[in-house]
Amino acid sequence: MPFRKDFLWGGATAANQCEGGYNEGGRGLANVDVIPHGKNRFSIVAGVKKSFDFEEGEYYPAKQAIDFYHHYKEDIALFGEMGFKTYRMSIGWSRIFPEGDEEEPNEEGLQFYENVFKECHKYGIEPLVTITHFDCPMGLIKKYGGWRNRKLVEFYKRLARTLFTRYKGLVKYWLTFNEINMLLHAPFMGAGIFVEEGEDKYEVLRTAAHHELVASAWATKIAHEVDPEIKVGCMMAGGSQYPFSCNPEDVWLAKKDARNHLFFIDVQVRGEYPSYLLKEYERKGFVIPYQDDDKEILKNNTVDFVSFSYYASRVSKNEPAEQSAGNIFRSIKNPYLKSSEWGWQIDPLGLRITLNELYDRYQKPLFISENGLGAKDVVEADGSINDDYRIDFLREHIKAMKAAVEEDGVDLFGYTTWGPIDLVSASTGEMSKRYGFIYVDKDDYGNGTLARSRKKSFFWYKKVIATNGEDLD
Ligand code: BGP
Repeated sequence: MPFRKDFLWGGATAANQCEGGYNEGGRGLANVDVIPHGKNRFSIVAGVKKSFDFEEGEYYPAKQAIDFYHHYKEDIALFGEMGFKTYRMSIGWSRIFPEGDEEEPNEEGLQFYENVFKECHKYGIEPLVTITHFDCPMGLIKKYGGWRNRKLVEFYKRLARTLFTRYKGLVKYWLTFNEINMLLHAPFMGAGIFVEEGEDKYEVLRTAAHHELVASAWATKIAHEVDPEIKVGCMMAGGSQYPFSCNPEDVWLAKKDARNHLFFIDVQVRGEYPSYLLKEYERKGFVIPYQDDDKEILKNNTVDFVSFSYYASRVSKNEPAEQSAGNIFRSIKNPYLKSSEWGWQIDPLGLRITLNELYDRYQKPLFISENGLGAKDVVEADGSINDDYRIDFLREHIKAMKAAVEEDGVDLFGYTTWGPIDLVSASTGEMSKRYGFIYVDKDDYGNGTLARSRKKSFFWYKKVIATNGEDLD
């Protein structure tokens, strides 16, 4: 049997993409609330266009999302029915600290997540919780400028300590930041940063990166102090970087591009900045804003495991070429691969390659925290949804991960598909880009009953879990 007996099969969501209830239970406003659907979304996400509040004429999908806030019991029951061993979800920071800088947490927010975790345990589902998945209270953005400000480390530490203490015994697995490398590419969504005119973007983002890395190490330290049983992981937007050709220039560029993502994980796993990055910073004249005992904190509090999202591999070419779409990152189009309806390239073998690369590099247990296909679904007259394309996609990726475990000896302990229930797309804000095993009746403009129904893939994944990945037909 390739997968370990206690392999953590499940699905992953993020607070801002499913919860809704944006102004309920004492929750404060967050960056993710003020990112609209439509043409302005990308420039806001990227920190190029400023959006610090709601604007007339825009539609904000996170306000209600799929209303998990009120439907969590029903949704978790469906996860239970599929046999989930784990449910990866995230905390809405502004539900716990509405402005971000309060001394005391908001009890109603804490209670909400306690209820959610208890509900999971009813079905034998182990929650795996991301402390922040693309969200930052607007209070911290308006008053402090988001993660460019060192004070965020202290506020995040307070959040982490509050969570670990309150949920001791309820949550064993934590991730510190979702797709930490995303902050370089989507600074407003990833780190609450709008780059002001005249600012040195490189310096701002690299400073923010240092702050998040230090905050992540602190969270790991606090978690282990509160409960030595807790396992803390990092999380990167993964995907191997292929050279377009065997031209050494392409190969070298692919290596450099890969390092631009991997350096975060290098620090989180090894506890120090890699030499290639120190040299880059020297050349750029960027001085890492070390404070107090940062170096020691980084060194002594490395992660217990490495997690990553995988949607596709990426390609580097030393000269201009046709681009393909992808989750925020641009990549050169790979002529050997097919694409999804949204232009994301499909590369199951790339998952095996990525698993091997990460295991070779870090020798830490791995966890695939996101993988899935965003596709349009058709509801038939009888209400059924025959999403064979989704089943095919997942089957091929599970086969690849099976090979990585069985034939290559990669230590993989879990897999959560992205969006086990349809939710709002992070890159486009659409509902029609569906990933779920569970359909949610809602369209891109907020119309629909929010009713949940089981797709064909629901029954397929249930069988996959029941057979621990043996039966993929
Ligand atoms: C990852 C994010 C998720 C999720 C996923 C799918 O980058 O961590 O939040 O949204 O991508 O992307 P999208 O929703 O844009 O299809």
